[in-house]
Amino acid sequence: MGTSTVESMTNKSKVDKYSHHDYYGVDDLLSEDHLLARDAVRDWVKQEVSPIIEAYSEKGECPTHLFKGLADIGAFGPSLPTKYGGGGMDEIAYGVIMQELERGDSGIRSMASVQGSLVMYPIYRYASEEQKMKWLPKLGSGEFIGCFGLTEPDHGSNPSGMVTNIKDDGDAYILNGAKMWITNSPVADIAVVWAKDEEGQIRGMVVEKGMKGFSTPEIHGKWSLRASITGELVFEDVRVPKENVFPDIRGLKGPLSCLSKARYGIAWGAIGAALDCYDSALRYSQERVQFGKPIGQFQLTQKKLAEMITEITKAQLLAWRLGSLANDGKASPSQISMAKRNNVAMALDIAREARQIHGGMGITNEYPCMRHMMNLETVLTYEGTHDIHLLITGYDVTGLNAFS
Ligand code: TGC
Ligand code: FAD
Repeated sequence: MGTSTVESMTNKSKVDKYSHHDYYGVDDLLSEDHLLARDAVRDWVKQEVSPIIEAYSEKGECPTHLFKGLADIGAFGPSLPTKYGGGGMDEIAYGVIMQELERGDSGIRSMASVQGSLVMYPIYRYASEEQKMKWLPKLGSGEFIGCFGLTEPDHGSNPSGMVTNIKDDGDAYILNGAKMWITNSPVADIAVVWAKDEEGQIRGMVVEKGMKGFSTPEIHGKWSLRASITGELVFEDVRVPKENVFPDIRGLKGPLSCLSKARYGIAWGAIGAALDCYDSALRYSQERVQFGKPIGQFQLTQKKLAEMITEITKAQLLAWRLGSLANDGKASPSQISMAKRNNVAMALDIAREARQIHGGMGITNEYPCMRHMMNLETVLTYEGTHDIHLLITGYDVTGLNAFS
């Protein structure tokens, strides 16, 4: 991937002026370890992401050199055991790390959530000990990059309809089909792939780069998540050794359990994007003068800012409570779904309002709001669309399943 043009466009002297916003003292609910993790990732984002992200986004290129740095700051699998390449921290630490990464850019958080929650987590949860030791340390250190293949061209919201399949062939399975919209696929060393066996059961497996018949074409033309690389996974009679197939998991609950882990991270991550937009809008409202006054003095601007910090505060409390439940092993998939939906929609609304406060300047790359807004359109859609999450809550509260 050529990055030289982008690198020449980056402005290392651009200062990230982000300051801390904690209206309800949520920091008091965090431990010293949580605060240390958060501040370390915040510093890393200020140094490594903020100076370059507008240029990479504009160019539509993924800053792949950041994979190593993400590994070094412990962003891959923060709550997985250290023995398996994770950070050995709790679920709230994982959450605050995702928040800080997405404060930088949703695409950077995606790089980390796919690697940690959608590649390392299924291997940790469903692979044999031998499979774990083969892949997890290399994924945790960033030596290997992974991707997660569930969505297909004709099966997005309804993955149970997938047609990608495996057929028994002695010591291997023959894999055929295609996956679509796969974050990191063109740069991945391995792909965690979900496919149906001859009994129609969904199985999980690791497909390795270089296997004959396996290709990963890049998807171009995205107006959203432009600093994240997205592609397909195409399988044409790929021979996947049986030793690459997860032994004990059958059915849709395999991939869906991984989604719960990643959706949890997004519920926190979206707060970061919202905070960045709010922070920029607040500062702009104090500096920009119209009609002889800072625009922050106008009641309509204050209404916007007051509503933004209120919604951010509610989202922070929702995420913190979800994190406490997750630490006790009590966060249900429906509770995670609610937080993902609410917090992403909240962030998208705030990005739009913040963009308005910046007036014309809001559409430029001088300010982060438009980039966050465009990114959040993807975040609203992936890991289950906003409407699918409404239906998950609807099912949970009524007991009536809209999907069947
Ligand atoms: P349903 O019958 O409800 O469930 C099948 C089995 O799965 C269990 N289950 C879950 N388990 C763990 N976590 C969850 N979140 C779970 N949701 C369901 C369920 O209990 C059942 O278990 P069992 O033992 O009875 O078999 O399945 P359904 O076919 O009716 O589908 C339900 C629906 C629509 C909610 C589900 O298919 C869904 O969530 N669809 C959305 C698809 C989606 O989110 N795709 C995401 C693809 S990956 C991605 O976007 C990565 S973006 C990465 C990045 O860049 O950050
Ligand atoms: P569809 O399922 O076709 O939905 C279209 C519209 O119909 C949506 O508004 C949806 O809410 C609505 N709809 C569908 N069913 C219903 C219903 N029953 N009731 C009401 N409304 C309904 N997938 C992966 O597997 N791995 C990845 O790494 C990954 N990364 C992604 C990265 C990007 C940039 C994007 C855009 C997507 C990514 N995805 C990934 C795929 C993502 O999860 C899907 O796009 C998402 O699940 C929606 O599927 P779809 O795009 O096919 O939309």
